[in-house]
Amino acid sequence: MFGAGGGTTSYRELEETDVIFLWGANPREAHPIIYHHVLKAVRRGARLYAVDPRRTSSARWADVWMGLNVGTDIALANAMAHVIVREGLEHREFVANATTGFDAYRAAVERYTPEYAERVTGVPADVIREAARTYARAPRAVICWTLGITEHHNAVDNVLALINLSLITGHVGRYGSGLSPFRGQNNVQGGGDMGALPNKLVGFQDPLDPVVKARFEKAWGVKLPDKNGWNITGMFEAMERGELRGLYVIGENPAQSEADQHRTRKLLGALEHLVVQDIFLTETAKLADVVLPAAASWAEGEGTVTNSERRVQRVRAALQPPGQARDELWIVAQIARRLGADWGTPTAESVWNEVRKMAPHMFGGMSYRRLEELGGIQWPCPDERHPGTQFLHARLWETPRGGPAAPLSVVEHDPPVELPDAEYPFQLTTGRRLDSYNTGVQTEGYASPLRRDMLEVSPEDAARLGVAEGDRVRVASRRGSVVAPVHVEEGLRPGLVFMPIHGQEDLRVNLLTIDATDPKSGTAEFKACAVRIEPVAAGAVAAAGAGGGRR
Ligand SMILES: Nc1nc2c(c(=O)[nH]1)N[C@H]1C(S)=C(S)[C@@H](COP(=O)(O)OP(=O)(O)OC[C@H]3O[C@@H](n4cnc5c(=O)[nH]c(N)nc54)[C@H](O)[C@@H]3O)O[C@H]1N2
Ligand SMILES: Nc1nc2c(c(=O)[nH]1)N[C@H]1C(S)=C(S)[C@@H](COP(=O)(O)OP(=O)(O)OC[C@H]3O[C@@H](n4cnc5c(=O)[nH]c(N)nc54)[C@H](O)[C@@H]3O)O[C@H]1N2
Ligand SMILES: [Mo]
Repeated sequence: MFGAGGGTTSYRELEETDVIFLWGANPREAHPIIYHHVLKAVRRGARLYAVDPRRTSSARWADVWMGLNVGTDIALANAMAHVIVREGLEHREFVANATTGFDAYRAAVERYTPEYAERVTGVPADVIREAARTYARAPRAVICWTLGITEHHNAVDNVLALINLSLITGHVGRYGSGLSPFRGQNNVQGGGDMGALPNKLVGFQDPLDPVVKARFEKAWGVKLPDKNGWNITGMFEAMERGELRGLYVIGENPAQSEADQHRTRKLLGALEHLVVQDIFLTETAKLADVVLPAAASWAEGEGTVTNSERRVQRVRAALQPPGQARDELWIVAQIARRLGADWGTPTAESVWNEVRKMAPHMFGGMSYRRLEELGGIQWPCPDERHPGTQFLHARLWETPRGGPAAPLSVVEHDPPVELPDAEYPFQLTTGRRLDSYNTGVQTEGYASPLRRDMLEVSPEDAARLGVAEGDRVRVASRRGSVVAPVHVEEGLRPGLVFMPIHGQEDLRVNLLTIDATDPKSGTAEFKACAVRIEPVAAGAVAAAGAGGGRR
């Protein structure tokens, strides 16, 4: 809607805003540094809302926990918009000057009365009204979101629903008001910015735009393809059709992190050629024809990372790579040479200078010298006199407006693909714990395996199932099953169970998840599937644990 993929605000603004929504985000565990900034705001008196089916550890610090049903965020956001519009709390001038499509949007949210939304979401109508009024009336407000929004079959629509709220209230493009998607890993933002996407070149430039294409073809001395590549879910679909037969995986462990692992592993195993470049021998690497154990970790390499406030920062090698480990850039350049392209001996800085040259609108002014002097710079920073950009889209407030208007989007409630039923009566959602990291490769052996591997169940359901803390249960979905010890968790409502994504071996949660994906973003619906839970007698564990998920 804004033409660029990046959080609009900065961490400093989070500290100084008046209202913060953590919407499908649990930063106390997943983004502890950002959470410090949030807590500074809370101590100053900012009002904090946590919109999450679970009463997470982040939600414990919130003024209001909006414990909605999984996959009902659009109904909630649209109902807030309904209240805002019905009570005339929208920012009329901003809506008129900076947005398009308000009439259609207003007509669409008409149906989303707080009472209807209460039935769909489970959040009381009065709580929805209060949240809507507070957000709309606040001098400054930020909506933060993460995977609770984006890992659904309608992920893009979920995001649009939140952006709509910011547009009708004018909570974007001003200091202290904006939209802040927290990025996953330390350099997810940077990866996207650099063009590590199937449909974008560096600086979000469109490779199918003839002018852009010609520029890159000239600079690189090659012909570029006439169509976009596949994203990761698209790659697995292409493997299924037999169109994709070789895969080079760098720093990703799809054998564990993709949904529905029986399918994933079957497809990875059927590839003609699989190359894995990693710092550990992962489950994916074990399936590979060639492992490049050579990758050197971030502490052993030079370069930059870009965080959730678009700040590009230098990283420097602090350690010598162990054993035969090699710099990643060197490896990639060597592979390129054997494919017939001579890149010479690129350094992190020479690559970065090419980035600046090819995407000057974002990075032109970010020399290594300035990045070091200024302690990082927030993009866009087009020239060497530019200080970087603390918040985006100020142009929306200019009169006359300095650029295109932001379109409001009509989005409708659309429940998860697989809902609980008589056979699989529990809603499973998945996510993170503070002491583990993603597929566990990097934290295995450090994190406490106990909580990491547990199925979290509400006290009511534990009583109903006749299970207590530590008892083993078999969790089964239509795709597979795992056996896990139970943790009785007060932050869960009856009917909802939670499993961390960090489990190893037979505890891998992605044996259960569904491979439904959002056609717009290619993201899997990791956050919603239906499961059945059965207590396991002590002696039966080994047999049940075999689960069928092993290679
Ligand atoms: N300690 C630690 N930190 C990490 C990671 C890690 O593995 N460990 N991983 C990193 C990565 S790659 C990422 S992407 C981020 C992810 O960071 P987060 O997205 O904050 O983490 P999650 O726990 O996956 O999901 C967030 C919340 O979404 C909620 N949720 C589930 N379904 C719904 C829904 O339908 N609606 C709403 N509103 N909420 C829902 C879950 O209950 C959960 O609390 O964390 C990063 N930081
Ligand atoms: N059910 C469920 N599934 C999920 C999610 C969920 O919430 N629920 N979340 C999804 C999300 S948001 C994500 S990001 C994925 C994460 O999925 P992955 O990215 O597959 O998981 P990681 O464990 O982070 O794997 C990263 C790999 O990079 C390697 N590595 C680390 N540093 C370096 C380096 O410098 N160089 C190289 N070459 N390798 C390195 C690590 O050893 C590790 O093997 O999981 C997804 N899967
Ligand atoms: Mo992520």
